[in-house]
Amino acid sequence: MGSEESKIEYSGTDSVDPKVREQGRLRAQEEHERKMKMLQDELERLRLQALRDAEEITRIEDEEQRENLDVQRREAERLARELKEEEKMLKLKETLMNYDFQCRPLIRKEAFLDLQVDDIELIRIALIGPAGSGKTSFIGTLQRAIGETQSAFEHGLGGEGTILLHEYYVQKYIRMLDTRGFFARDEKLMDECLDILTGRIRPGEEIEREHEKSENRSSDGGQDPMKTTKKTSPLSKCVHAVIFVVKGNDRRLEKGIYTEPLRKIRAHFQRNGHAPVTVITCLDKLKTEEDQRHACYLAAGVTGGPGGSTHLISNYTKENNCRSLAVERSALDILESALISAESFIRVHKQKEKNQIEREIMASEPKSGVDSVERFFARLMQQHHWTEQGKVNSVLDHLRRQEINTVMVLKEMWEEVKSDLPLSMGMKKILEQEMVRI
Ligand SMILES: Nc1nc2c(ncn2[C@@H]2O[C@H](COP(=O)(O)OP(=O)(O)OP(=O)(O)O)[C@@H](O)[C@H]2O)c(=O)[nH]1
Ligand SMILES: [Mg+2]
Repeated sequence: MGSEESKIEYSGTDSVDPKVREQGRLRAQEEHERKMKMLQDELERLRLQALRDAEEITRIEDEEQRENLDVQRREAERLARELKEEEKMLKLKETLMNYDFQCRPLIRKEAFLDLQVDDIELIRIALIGPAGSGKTSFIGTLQRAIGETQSAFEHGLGGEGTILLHEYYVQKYIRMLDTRGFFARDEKLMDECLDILTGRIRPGEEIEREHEKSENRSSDGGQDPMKTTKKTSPLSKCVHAVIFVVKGNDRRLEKGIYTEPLRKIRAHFQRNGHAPVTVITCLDKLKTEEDQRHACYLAAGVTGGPGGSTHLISNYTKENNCRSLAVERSALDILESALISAESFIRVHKQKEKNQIEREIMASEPKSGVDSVERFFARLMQQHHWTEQGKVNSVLDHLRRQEINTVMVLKEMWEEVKSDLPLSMGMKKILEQEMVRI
């Protein structure tokens, strides 16, 4: 891939008619509810059976009969444990099927209370990893696990010299970005990954990789690797979480060959508040627990970072596509981790943005009567460490409705409006003291 003529092309697969998609979603939801009901009925039946068996055992005197019943009881307990696991998995599936960052984030909703996050409609999760590590297979596996029609299939991408950034539908509010894999020691592709993460490569854009063109023509040593227009995108267009995908039986993992190409990405993560999620595919090829532990250790060394998590999975593939509870549970666990990582990232960024705006207000505005009420309140919140943003927002709403836009007008109208403002006595006192100085 490194020396081919190349373009980056971002494409989406969300061409399905929304009505058809909604019908599919409702069908999946009904199917899910039916399964959940069956499972819960069966668990209840086992619970009653266990009670009856326990009573029976105390009554039976014959030793052999008692032993038989005991074997039966242990078998029923094993079945109940399996069903409870399935129930947990179905509950997680339901949470993720109905996930909506705006209404039902996974981390506490209050964490976003003082932050403006209305612009984040979709959560975008990018998959990054070596060529052939199972990125596309994982997306297909996840689509099946969450009850969506599978549109991602192994070996799906990577046309001649074109770096495709492919967007897959997972759920109404979740998209997966599938990147074509990189090869070891391919540092320039890391720059490309950073452009994908920061949203500098956007839907519909097609970007020529100047560094590869110039490499083919001359030997300028790649001094100016990405002569593309680089602009930072709003957070709503950025990637909110990244999943690193590596193959558990990849020999290059053992040799530490990916460490260097991933170094930049990890540094970017640390600076920007991403908690990396690592997925190790080909669990089916890791025969012993020791092999699995070793793969986790190696992968975490290459891709891990503070707060990150590591998961193992056997993807659905052409050869192995029989439905499996364990596979789907892993895929859903991975999605859950990635969503939590995305939400934390959004929170950190929005908080930074807010702090920056407040600092700018403090630095730029002289205290004067023509100050807008918004800036006046922002300054007071900062100076007096007010935390009740909700109260201040309703005060500002109220003032806007009364057409009170500057501090001078507020000062003049104060006696008339003060009783209508939802502020504590202490806050009102501070306001009065501040207005006296103007
Ligand atoms: N046994 C096994 N094979 C897997 C697993 N995941 C993926 N594969 C196989 O690995 C090969 C590569 O899988 P892809 O999903 O196309 O990998 P990719 O990372 O998307 O590859 P690129 O797009 O080329 O970077 C395919 O032959 C898959 O069938 C897994 O968990 N177990
Ligand atoms: Mg692929």
